[in-house]
Amino acid sequence: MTIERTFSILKPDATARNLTGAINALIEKAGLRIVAQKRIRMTREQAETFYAVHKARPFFGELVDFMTSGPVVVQVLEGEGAVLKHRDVMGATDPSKAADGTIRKLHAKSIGENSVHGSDAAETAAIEIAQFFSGNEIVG
Ligand code: FUP
Repeated sequence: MTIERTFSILKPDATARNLTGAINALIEKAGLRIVAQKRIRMTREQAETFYAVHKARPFFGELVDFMTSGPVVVQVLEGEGAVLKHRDVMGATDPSKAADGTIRKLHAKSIGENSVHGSDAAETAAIEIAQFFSGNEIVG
């Protein structure tokens, strides 16, 4: 396994319930290091760009509305096999299908308001990280 980086978002349903610390504790317990982090309010343009791959899906409008509805915490996580490790600790997209102990099982409200985002591959991670962070904001 090589050290890699992945991109993470704590979504508006999580920040609204003051879960930043609780979710970060699960991330760190999974062996991932938070090497960059900031709390922002996403613009519609940022959310539409970020989720462009889902543009044709019926839930796209709702997804953009939700992601711009409140603050989010964007993060870069680092560790051995970080992309998969983070996907494991996040749990399935639909919280009712997520494994016990995962962030989504513990905290997500629904398939839409599911508390966290994580990149699905190293290539996607690089693109997503570059959308929100400049190199000197990431300190490994
Ligand atoms: P994930 O990689 O687990 O975040 O899931 P997807 O990339 O498939 O979906 C991205 C986001 O779209 C989800 F986090 C929430 C939203 N979504 C819905 O609102 N409804 C769906 O049926 C599927 C996804």
